Amino acid sequence: MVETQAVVGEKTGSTAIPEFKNFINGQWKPAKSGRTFQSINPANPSDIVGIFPASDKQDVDEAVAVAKKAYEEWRLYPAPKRAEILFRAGQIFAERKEELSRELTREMGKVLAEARGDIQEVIDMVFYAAGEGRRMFGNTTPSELKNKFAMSVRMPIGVIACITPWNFPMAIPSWKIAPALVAGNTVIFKPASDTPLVATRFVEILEEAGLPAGVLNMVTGGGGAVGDAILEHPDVRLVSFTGSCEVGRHVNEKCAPTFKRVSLEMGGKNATIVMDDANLDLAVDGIIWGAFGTAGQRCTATSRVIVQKGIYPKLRDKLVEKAKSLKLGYGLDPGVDVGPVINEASLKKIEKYVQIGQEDGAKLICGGHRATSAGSGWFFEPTIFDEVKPNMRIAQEEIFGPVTALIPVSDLKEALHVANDIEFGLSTAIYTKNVNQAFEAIRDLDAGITYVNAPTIGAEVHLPFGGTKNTGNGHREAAEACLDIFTEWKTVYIDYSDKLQRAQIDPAE
Ligand code: UN1
Repeated sequence: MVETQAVVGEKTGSTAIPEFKNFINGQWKPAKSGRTFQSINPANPSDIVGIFPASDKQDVDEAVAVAKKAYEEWRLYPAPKRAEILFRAGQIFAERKEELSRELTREMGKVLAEARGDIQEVIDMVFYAAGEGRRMFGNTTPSELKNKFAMSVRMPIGVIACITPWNFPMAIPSWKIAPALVAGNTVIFKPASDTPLVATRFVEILEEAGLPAGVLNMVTGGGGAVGDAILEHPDVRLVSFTGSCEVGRHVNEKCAPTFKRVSLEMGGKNATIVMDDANLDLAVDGIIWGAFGTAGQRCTATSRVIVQKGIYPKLRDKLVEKAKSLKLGYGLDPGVDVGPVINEASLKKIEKYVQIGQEDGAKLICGGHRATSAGSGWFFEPTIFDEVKPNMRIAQEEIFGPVTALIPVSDLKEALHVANDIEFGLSTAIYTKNVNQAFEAIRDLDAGITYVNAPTIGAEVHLPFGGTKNTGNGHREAAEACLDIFTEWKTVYIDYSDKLQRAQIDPAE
């Protein structure tokens, strides 16, 4: 985030840079302080995408007050009617898929085909969540007492906050905001400061679909000024966060004093296991896509490849050959396979890890450098380390860039041990034709997601998404689990016996 003083109509060449606003109570308005920041194209930093409010506590306080007020009505608006607004929004997302995808590539950097995937994930999620408007099932169950009825129903929670990352700048907000809204909550949305334009488009579409004022409010700005004000606010009842473990820990701690519910979706160090009997070319394709798609900037990215020794040399050589053939460049240019990483700090972090890998004794066999030939942006070569030891830092810590580590092992037992011997547990994959090995891996890989003969990336919205260990705090997003975070159970007993009946005490008569 590049913070600037308030500038309206600033010029690059002859084109005025558009200025965008916060969305509070159905109105677009600047930060109360008047401060702004710029969002820039990571493939070409001289291309300024827009100017956005650098908000602070005053803006958050206003947004939360408005959301609290709007909740009184929104929670009573029937869920199937709330869903109708989401269905309309889903249609608008589908109609505008192409223009939204292009803007997403410009602001975030992923190549156009992947940007289209990001928007498709929004369409899928919004329709899926809208479907919950006519489900949202509770349970009925017999009471232990005569003439007594028992049931449980889902209730909304209140004002909830969604704090989202830049790597899936539209899909991840949709995983959170669509189910939160259909369940009857009102929302404060704080998007990543690297992708506020995509977030603005998301909110504009929900506004256009007919969401009442105050139900969804967006406040842009930094984690310190906006994020902390949200985390400390007593009227925010739940925070749903996706991002790094470091920030997730901060979110968790900050939410503790006010007993907020917290749903955290954090890091990964996702392993693909390749057994000797695997389809070699399929494994190569899956690893290249998993490791270098989105320039490795997915929490599901294949950052470790655990390979049985018999297939190791062939797999390594083919991976290097393929990785070297990937074309880096601006994601809107045809034929480009890999876009830039998100910003300078990210590039520096990746460079640092490449250095650490070499110092720790891993062999750099592909890439490892900033790719200046791809353009003025933050391009980094697809990078592969050979002969990596499982305990090296490049095999333990999340790099969030196009870097993967090849780790040789003797058998499945060792492969599973290495795969599990990390602090994270998001996605995993195994390539094998042996059904016994596949099922053993499904049972023993300690992760929220396991793929068989497919890459570690590519989760679908109607299946639960999330991880074990330090990847999260026990929640899942999307699928039927999407309502679990955003609702509370209310248990209802209705006694129609006209007399006092005491559970656990009175005998049935
Ligand atoms: C993420 O990187 O935070 O499974 C989400 C996938 C995508 C979502 C990734 N559908 O790779």
